[in-house]
Amino acid sequence: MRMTQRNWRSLTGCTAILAAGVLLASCGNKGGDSVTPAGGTGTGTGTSTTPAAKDITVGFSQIGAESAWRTAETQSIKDEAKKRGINLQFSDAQGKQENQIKAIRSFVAQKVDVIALAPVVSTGWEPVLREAKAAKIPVILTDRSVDVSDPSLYATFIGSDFVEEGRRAGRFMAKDTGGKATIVELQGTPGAAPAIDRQKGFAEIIKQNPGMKIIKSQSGDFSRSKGKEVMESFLKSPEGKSITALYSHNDDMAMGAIQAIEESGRKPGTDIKVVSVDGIKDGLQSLVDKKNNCVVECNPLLGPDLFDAAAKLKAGGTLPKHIAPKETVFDQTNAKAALPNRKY
Ligand code: GYE
Repeated sequence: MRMTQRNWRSLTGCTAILAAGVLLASCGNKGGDSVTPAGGTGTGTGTSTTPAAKDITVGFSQIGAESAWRTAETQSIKDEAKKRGINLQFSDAQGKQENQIKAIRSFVAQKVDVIALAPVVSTGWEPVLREAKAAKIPVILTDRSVDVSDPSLYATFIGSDFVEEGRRAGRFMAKDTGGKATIVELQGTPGAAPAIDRQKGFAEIIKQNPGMKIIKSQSGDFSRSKGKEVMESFLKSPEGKSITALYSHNDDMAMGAIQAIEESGRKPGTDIKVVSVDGIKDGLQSLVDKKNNCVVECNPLLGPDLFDAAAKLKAGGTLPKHIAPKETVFDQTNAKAALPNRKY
């Protein structure tokens, strides 16, 4: 089987199209609950030179389950693998980079066809990515990017432009507050690409508005409980009463913070304006309830793009270095209409 895979890698783009056709033909299988491994249900209609989905093995190192966004991403990837009959090896790192490094090493030892990695932090990946490269196993970064000096260490990054998300959040807040706000910021996991970039993009806009200032900025680790805890400490601090706006790097932390604001006797969405990122159902509902003012969307449904990319790589094709999902911005005027069709 390994021999055949090597042959595929050297095939022409023409065969890549044929292979994609085979994959499409196998898409009719019913999706379902999550299992590891997920595959084995492909139609088997491929010839000896084209990779049927059931012959693709993808090892996916997931960060954990810190947010509703991440749970939705995991589900999208497991469902899509099952639908296409892809053999998915799923590994949950429980928020630890060392576990992700171990998982990648085990995927290399298993000789999977493609490794998918959602990196918890952006640095420290070069040695293990070099091991994957030496074993000729392409790596797809899902949802978070890495900081490496050699871009050939990964095939593509499938995920959002987090700096732009931060800018969108900043632009909305500037407009909504008339350029006057005393802001507190709940940051994501320290060292994570979305935490670094969402801070950067937001700060860039705030700097252009002399009436706006960020008085406190602290990590809530992308989780609801930490978001609540940190917001409580912001509110209890000597400057607590002066806070007029909250920027949260994700909806989960905002949900916790909204609770903290209410418990302190102030009104989220009115006394303290709220802007968050993601677009989970609870985030949109908080807009409908007028407890939140803006949710910048970040799409977690990356399963289809991930396996399209994996199939292309297996067929020897090349990919753009960045594949970005389509995203929008929700506020109190358009959230209600989006809710009934929201999948996560
Ligand atoms: O915004 C957050 C999560 O990496 C883009 O991680 C993702 C972020 C997402 O836990 O909710």
